[in-house]
Amino acid sequence: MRENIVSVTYTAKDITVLEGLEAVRKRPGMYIGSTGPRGLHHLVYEVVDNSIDEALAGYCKNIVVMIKEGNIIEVSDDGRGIPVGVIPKYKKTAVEIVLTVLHAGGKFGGEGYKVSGGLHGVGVSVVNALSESLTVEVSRDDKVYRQSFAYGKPTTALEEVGKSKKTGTKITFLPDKTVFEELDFSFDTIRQRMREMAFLNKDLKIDLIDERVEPHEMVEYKYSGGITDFIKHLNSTKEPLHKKVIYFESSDGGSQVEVAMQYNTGYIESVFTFANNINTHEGGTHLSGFRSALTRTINDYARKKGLLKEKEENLSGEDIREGLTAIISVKLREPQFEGQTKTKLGNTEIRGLVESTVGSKLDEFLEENPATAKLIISKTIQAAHARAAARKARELTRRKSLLESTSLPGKLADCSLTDPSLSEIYLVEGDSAGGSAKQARDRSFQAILPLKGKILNVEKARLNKILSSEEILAIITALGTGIGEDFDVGNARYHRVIIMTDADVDGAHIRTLILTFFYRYMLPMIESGYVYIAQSPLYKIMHDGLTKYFYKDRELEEYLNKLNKNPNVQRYKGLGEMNPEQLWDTTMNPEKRTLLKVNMEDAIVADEIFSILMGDKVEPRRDYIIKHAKDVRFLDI
Ligand code: 0RA
Repeated sequence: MRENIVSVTYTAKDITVLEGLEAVRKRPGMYIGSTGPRGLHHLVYEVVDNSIDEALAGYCKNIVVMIKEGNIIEVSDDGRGIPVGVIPKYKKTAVEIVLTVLHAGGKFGGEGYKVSGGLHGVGVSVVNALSESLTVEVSRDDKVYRQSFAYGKPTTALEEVGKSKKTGTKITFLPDKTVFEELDFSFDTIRQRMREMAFLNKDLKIDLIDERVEPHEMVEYKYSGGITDFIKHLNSTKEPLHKKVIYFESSDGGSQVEVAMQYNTGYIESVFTFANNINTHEGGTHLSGFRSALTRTINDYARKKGLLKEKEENLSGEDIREGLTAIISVKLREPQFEGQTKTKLGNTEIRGLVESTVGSKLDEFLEENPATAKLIISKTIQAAHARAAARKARELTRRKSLLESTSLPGKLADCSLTDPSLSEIYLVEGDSAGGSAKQARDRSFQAILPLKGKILNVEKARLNKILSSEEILAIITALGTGIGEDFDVGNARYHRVIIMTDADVDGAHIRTLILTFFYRYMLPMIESGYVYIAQSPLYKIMHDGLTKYFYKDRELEEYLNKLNKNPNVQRYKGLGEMNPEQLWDTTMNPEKRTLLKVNMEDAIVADEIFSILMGDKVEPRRDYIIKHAKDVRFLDI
């Protein structure tokens, strides 16, 4: 047996965190973030990440993920297989160590890129600890080995169970029902993630199969273009400004950089960054290297070609990124993840590598593709002009506010408290519901801003046009955050912004328009957890002197089934049908209401959904709505 891993120097210093898996079971949230749906899905990603590490090391080409009956997950790969030899120091097999010791997985890898931060990279042992049962099967050295566990503890030894010429690892697990709030894997959520992994790892094939439904649902992802294909996908709901996706790569001292980018005719910047396949939501050194190289190179080129005159100001970074879709993916040996959510890359050496790669290769591209270069430069110049116009419009609103004693919109019924952390504002669809809400509210901490019908679709307009919309100006001034370059979430006058629209198609549309505005222009409000959706009831029934409200069809059905009489059911079509007291009882009273917090689980998916729902192309929108017609959750990003 070839068991060289035994000699890996694994000193006491390395074993700083040989905590038992008991710690994981005691505080699962510490290791997987939460015990809700997010944490549950992290189990799958964690196991897949280990297979992807094998792919990064160059040994694995195929990964199959199955969701089996009863929400059992099976992940198999054709990598080298976890080593099966006994590690003398522990007198246990490497398989058992990897599955039962925290953070052990990466230690044996030695070569290759290992993830060592963020939520991922905690190791498969965490998945094992949080599983009612887990079985690992390793094919290696012409043999097949198997070992089983329950709640992280071995229930069998590692046994030889067969012969095979292949190599690889298969991990099958059933999450512990007593740990997770609900044991229900979402095919769509896992699918999005697997597609992203396939985009980020060129030529890696990932199959996802859902065996819980008949016929089984299956998708296969394999992209020979890697992140170039990712860009094509992201821009497929938009109109590209130029045909070819611009792509660069380079490597240096063990680090690898890949950049793919393409402009579209829209106004949104969609730049996504990854380090070792982890989405670095908070950016970091790779992003800042990219931004500074892009700004410098475009300005230099525009000057060199006389497209930007001597007396004209440099184009700003923001102008240059308008309508840009880009992916920056770096792979490095020891990534440092920083920031609040540990998704900000800290390695300083990467900044220089990205900057020099983008700088030299982008200039080369522009020189070789003058027609495309011209399109890009003229788009950024247009953006600069629009931004100047927007600045003027903003200055006007600012000056007005200096002159008038109060700059707040006339329609706003403000609250009396001034502490933002205690204050909330309802953005209400329509003047009549707005009127009821004003009567219903607790004026000490609840402000009401009625909005007239459909607000402007910000997906299709530049900031200067957006600032000419009365409804949007009212939102901006009421919130007090400013907009564009002046935006500061720290100035928010309310830490709860509650969108309250009718529970019908129009209401859903208005809600999406408002959410689009927050997503595109006030993202930090969402990231700070300040944006909510009010849940108003769909039905009211009265019987035996009781009044009950129902927020979902299913809840009403269940209640009526239990009740052996036929009470009078009132269906609410809009907020306007409720009197102020009912509105307070069902939707506004903090002691009784349910608010949905809008969170940005996945900016890439959100970007896609907003482009589909709000963009120019009709086809993708129709397909999306048909597919998700029954799924009301899709709007609550
Ligand atoms: C430790 C060392 C080696 C591979 C692995 C772990 C490994 C772990 C998992 C988990 C899922 N799939 C996996 N594939 C491999 C290196 C083995 C060697 O040097 O031969």
